[in-house]
Amino acid sequence: MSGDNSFVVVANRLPVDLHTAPDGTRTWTPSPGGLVAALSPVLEHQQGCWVGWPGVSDEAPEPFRTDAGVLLHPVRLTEADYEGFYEGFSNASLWPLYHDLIVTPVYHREWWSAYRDVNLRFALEVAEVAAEGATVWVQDYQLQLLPGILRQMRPDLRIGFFLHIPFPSPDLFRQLPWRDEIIRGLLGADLIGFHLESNARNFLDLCAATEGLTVEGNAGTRRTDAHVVTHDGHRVAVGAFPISIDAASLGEGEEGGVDKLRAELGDPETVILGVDRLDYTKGILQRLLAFEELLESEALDPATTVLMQVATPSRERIEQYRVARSQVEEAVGRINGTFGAMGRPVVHYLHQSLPKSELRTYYEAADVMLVTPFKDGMNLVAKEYVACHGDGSGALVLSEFAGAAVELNEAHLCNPFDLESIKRALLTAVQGLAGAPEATAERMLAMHRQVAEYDVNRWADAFLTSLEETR
Ligand code: ADQ
Repeated sequence: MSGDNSFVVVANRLPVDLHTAPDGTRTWTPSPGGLVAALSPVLEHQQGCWVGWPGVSDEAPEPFRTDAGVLLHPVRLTEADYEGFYEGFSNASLWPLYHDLIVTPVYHREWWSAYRDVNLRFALEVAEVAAEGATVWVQDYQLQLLPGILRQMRPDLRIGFFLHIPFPSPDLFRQLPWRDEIIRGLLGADLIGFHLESNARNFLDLCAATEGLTVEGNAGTRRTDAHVVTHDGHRVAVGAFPISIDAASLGEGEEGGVDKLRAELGDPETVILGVDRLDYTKGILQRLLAFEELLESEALDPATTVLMQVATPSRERIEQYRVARSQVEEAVGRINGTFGAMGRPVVHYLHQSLPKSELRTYYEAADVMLVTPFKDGMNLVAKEYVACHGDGSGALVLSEFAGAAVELNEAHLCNPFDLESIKRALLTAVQGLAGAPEATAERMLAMHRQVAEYDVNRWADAFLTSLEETR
């Protein structure tokens, strides 16, 4: 069983959106995103294949090629698969466990069984499309069993795995009832990549404490000095590959857009911005509470300060996401009720997904960007903001617990579990804009250089080169 694709990317989602026209005709159009932008050149060059779920239950259109020649290969998931595999095991068991138990993970045998089934189904599809000796790059926590299953089916393949979320400490990971199966699944890969060396170390420590596995070397960045050797002699390279952004995907920005937006906001002196998926890991409520306390203590003036919060709807059928949303919306209402004026809210809140070009205008208009996750694999929003401030304007408040803090250490770092720490960082950032403009600009320019040099192409290149080296 083998196909003719020498390069295959596998991810939970296909990089396409389904559009239904008024007359009922349905078309699939490629959706732009960081991962798609990063992988497109390689996929196009090799006329590669992307295997994934098309985003709607019980639908699996025929495989089709994009204009650039990339083959999109849909995997069909039923509504029950979606509930057990995606909402259940991936997002109510693994997601909270890997984000250090910000909420309590729920473990259900039926969810695990759906996760196993769906991973097997993905493996069957990949085995069908991949050419002899092909390179297969598996993405993220939804597909951790895939490398192991695939290696058994197709030992000829070169398999890379990249985890987009943090990898927890061994003590936390060991809670997982199916920990051995997950470790075995991952170790089917030839290369396992994490964002940070600390994530890679957690994984290596876990392997070192697992019977039958030997660990050699230490985790490095964009290198694979570390290896795990399994009892049957399979060598798995392990390394850190910090992901980044494709600045071009943010577009050019509308001429005069920033002035227009600031005018719409009532020409405030200070615009503060938050942009996130509405997820309890992102610390949106905490940043609102910090802002509220600064207004209460009159450290910030509601007449001259505005906070914009854009939150993309996300995983809305999961209880903890519903709770997170209602807490955020209650806080927005309370702050505006207390500190706003008619026709002049102090918090502008959108629960919407925006086009990248509009997001760019928001980034450019913001004097201070607030990125305060309790835990985040990387956080691309922080890097997107920095990419839009190549002139040295603006300031970034960044959680120590975002992966991005390792590279963007010129940000105003804060501990999101400590309201005083968020308040201090926000106030220092606001005051620095007027009080220490040169130092503020230097910090932003240093971060901008980092993001410009280590962009998403460097990430994909580094990973794929390391994967080739395992051959
Ligand atoms: P996410 O948790 O989704 O990603 P993040 O890295 O910040 O978090 O990426 C979010 C992306 O969505 C950004 O590109 C941003 O522009 C976009 N976005 C957010 N809100 C939006 C809105 N309202 N409208 C339009 N676009 C919006 C996961 C991990 C991260 C890791 C990435 C990549 O949780 O830690 O950085 O994968 O590996």
